Amino acid sequence: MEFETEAIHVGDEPNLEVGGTGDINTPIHLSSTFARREVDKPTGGYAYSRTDNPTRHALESKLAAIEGAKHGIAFSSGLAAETSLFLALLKAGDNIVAFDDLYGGTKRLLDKVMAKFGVSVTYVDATNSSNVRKAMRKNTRLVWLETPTNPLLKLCDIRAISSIAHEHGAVVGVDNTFATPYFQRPLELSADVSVYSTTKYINGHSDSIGGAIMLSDETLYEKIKFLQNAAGTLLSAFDSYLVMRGIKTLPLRMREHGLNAVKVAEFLESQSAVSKVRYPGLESHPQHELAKRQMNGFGGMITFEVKGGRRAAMKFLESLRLVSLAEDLGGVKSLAEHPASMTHSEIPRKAREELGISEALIRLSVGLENADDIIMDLKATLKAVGR
Ligand code: P1T
Repeated sequence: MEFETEAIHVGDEPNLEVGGTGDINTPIHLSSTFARREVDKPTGGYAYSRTDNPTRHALESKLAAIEGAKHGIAFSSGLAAETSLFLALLKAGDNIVAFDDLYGGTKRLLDKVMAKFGVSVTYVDATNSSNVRKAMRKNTRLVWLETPTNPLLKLCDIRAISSIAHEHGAVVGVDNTFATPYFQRPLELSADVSVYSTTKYINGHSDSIGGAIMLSDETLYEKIKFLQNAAGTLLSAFDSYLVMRGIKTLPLRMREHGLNAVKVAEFLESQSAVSKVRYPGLESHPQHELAKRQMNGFGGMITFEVKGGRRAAMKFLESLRLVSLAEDLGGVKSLAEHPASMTHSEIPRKAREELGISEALIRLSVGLENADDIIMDLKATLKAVGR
């Protein structure tokens, strides 16, 4: 089956067997527990909803299908998914080699939580795969990538880096939140694990916090499932239903996000008051060729700088009318934010600036409104702030 069909049907097959009700959508199973006839065997296959729940199970089969993976696991947030992977895989003394541009919350988890458990992190500019090779150590167990990255939209070559990591016996995890499996399939590019904040495009409506891991390796799957049950990092049945509903339109939404983002990025590039427009779909993006090779589309995220530094950026963000000033991304409504003060504020200023997260940087999540209306808002705002 093709992506669109799997997104709609897998996990949502009507049960027309005796006793089945033929629901066209998998219902929300709100039971915390499940009665059984025999002590040592769950009668209907389920025991307790922390361990497994029919709605979550249905979502997990849909997640696996859209990734082309054997398994999907749904978590209470993107960070819960990451935490579960790290705790399942790593122990004190292990090392992670990670892309130096990552979501601020992921850096906080690595630097302020995992570090307490004796796990070290080596950050590298993974746009150049040889930096990953140079950083690999005997105790490197995980290579952790985002591509495109949050917020600078840098790319890395998943296939080349996976080959380096595997030579060293390390697992490759890719946070594929920005691209989604519709535009990029990390497992097909030899990575071991795809990780998502489903809060973003996968759910797509800014009304659920969730996360997901998709993978095909049985041993690692068992370890993560064990950890999820032991630590309780699961997604609720209600949110599982919402995410299933979101996935049904993921291909349509991603296509439109991409079309809108190209128009908005080209508009921004044409403005003299704007500089450093970053969007993997623009020819000016330093890794446009890699984007074309590795991705089937470029997504809906853009960053740019407004001339006039921090003051101009603040004024711009606070003057937008249609586009909301808010953290988060990937929903139907366009959102803009200031990474230095919001999503990446916990990274020390010096480190932020070295990376390129300047005080003038604005991140835009291009929504599904008519592109002309989004552009009109940006144009009017640039004018209102005197730029
Ligand atoms: O918010 P949560 O569902 O826990 O997901 C964390 C996360 C993981 N990975 C990436 C690439 C992310 O962008 C995020 C969350 N990011 C935002 C909230 C944001 O505005 O960037």
